[in-house]
Amino acid sequence: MKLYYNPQSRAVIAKWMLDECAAPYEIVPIDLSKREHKTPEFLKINPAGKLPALVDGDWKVFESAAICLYLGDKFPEANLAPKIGAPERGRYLSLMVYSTSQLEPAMGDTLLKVQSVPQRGWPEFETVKDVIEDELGAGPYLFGDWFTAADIMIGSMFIWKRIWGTPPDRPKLETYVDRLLARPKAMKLGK
Ligand SMILES: N[C@@H](CCC(=O)N[C@@H](CS)C(=O)NCC(=O)O)C(=O)O
Repeated sequence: MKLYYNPQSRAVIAKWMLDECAAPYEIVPIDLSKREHKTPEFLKINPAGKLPALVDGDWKVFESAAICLYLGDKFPEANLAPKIGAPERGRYLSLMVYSTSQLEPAMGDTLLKVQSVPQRGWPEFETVKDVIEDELGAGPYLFGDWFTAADIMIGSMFIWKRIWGTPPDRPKLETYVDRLLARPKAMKLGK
């Protein structure tokens, strides 16, 4: 497998997932300043011209959540995803999609000080935080003691929030971020 990667991009999320899977892969460095992600060759892999992108033989996968879903199913021995038919599967899929369809844009609006408009499909960031606090329940992870790819997708967003430098405001989510960052293979920006 090849991960098209830049250490200052969301590709660190896909790398975290690959590492948690103990997957064999190689990094293909992409220099965003040279617009290597907009070349005709790269656009054949990800027509959106963005990182991350993963190539596995004939498979081309783009979007962080899709890559994590793909890897979770490809490496069942890593036990990072409820299997098809498992009772947890529906909630797992929902959280995976929620991470980039509601959590990330809601957080982006707040961090970038953009006026939120509910018609766009995501709520205020405070509402998202309430949802994730509820989903975490007593923790330690979104599925209790079971660390899954949903923690990588949801957790990475709150790790970004911390890296951005916003003041800690929700102790439960801060503790969750601490717990995730304590994992030996946790996402590391810039590496
Ligand atoms: N929803 C996408 C977002 C991908 C994305 O925006 N990636 C950024 C890097 S963090 C990018 O490639 N930006 C370069 C550009 O859009 O030109 C995902 O999660 O994969």
